[in-house]
Amino acid sequence: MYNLDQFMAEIERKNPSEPEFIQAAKEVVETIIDTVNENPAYVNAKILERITEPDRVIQFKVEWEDDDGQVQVNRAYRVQFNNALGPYKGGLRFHPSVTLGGLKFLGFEQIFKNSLTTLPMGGGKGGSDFNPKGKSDNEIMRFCRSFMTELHRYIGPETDVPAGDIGVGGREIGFLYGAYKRLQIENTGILTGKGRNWGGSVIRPEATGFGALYFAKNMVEAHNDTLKDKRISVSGFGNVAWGACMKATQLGAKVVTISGPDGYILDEEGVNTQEKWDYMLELRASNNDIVAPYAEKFGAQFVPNKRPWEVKVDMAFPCAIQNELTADDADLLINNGVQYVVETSNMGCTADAVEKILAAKIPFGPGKAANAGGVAVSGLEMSQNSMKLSWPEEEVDEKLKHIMGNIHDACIKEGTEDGYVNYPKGANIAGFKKVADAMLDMGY
Ligand code: 2IT
Repeated sequence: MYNLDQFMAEIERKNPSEPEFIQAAKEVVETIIDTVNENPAYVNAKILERITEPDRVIQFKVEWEDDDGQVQVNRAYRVQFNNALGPYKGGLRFHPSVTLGGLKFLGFEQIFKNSLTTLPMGGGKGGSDFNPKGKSDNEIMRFCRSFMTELHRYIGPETDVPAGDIGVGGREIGFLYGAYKRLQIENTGILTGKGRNWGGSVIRPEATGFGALYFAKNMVEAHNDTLKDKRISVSGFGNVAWGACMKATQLGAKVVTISGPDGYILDEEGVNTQEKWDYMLELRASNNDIVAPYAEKFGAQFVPNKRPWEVKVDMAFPCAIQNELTADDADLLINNGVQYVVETSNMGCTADAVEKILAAKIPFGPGKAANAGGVAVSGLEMSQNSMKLSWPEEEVDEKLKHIMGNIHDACIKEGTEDGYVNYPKGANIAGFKKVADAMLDMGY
């Protein structure tokens, strides 16, 4: 039998200086420990020790030349966490905050998220402390080429299939794929999020945001409610926020905020036109990492150095980065009458924030369920690559909706307690069981 405190003390001992990994492990373990203890096969197989230890971690050096001819050195990793259900699958993050512990948290989350999609994908994550801010396209290309020179040895379409994450979008995937193709003389489904002309799936760029809104639609409908006319705050202004703004608008809701490291935009008209969505992409592509110019361009309000959670809304969608919504922010949202929180970034809410939201009995969609649409369409991209076919938009969108509906059903099934749906618990148990059962089947 496992004891939570003892188990977590051991995790902390083994993973010092990795607070985010410890936070993610605790969040999962505390919700699944009863399920594990009720099943002697899990306990005897030491399933918790095995599922919290990555299969392997690859660390490598990335040397590249900047536009001034100076040599630059970055550190990079690929965490291959668990491949019980399929090839390692998960994004690459290029951000100055990247550490091994951060990528271990993301790779760990990815195991359960990918399991929830029901597609055959294991969990992994990678990235580098490279900061894309202020870099030219050529600098990004040289960095990506050097990054792939190392990474190509460890990945493959049946081994490990990276994709984008923060700081890695279509442009970076293109450069990475180009480098891989040159090294291997092979066109293969080695990355997802590829361009449409060379193996990418329709809707992959939009999928994380679209999926979060499909999940949210299921959430509100399960509470006899509708998305129509809901007032929504979104954080971030990248790929995920962009998809969320588009789909929220299409489903009749109104997004009134987006944000960047410099502050947030309050747009009472709504982030609701093609021009505004296109401008978000332009802002992101500029590599300046600021959102303020949106206010000037569209006559909206810019609130410097603040997070959007002080704005009164019906629904909040953190779409930026881990731990971006704190306990104080949760208090603000709850006092302002928030009805739903849909965590669209990975571990976007601190543990204290989640505790407050759950205690207030506000439906809370955890990242590993709500944001699974991105990796789900990555899985569909892998299927299309294997078949050497590409599916039309309606087909991919239909499959995405179906997958998000299934994830929501799984949360209801495993997470309902006394009439309240504890979505994080439901997602963790449902995601865990499939992986754990596969691990039992395969031995050690
Ligand atoms: O966090 C995530 O799920 C992603 N960055 C997408 C991973 C993927 O392989 O598409």
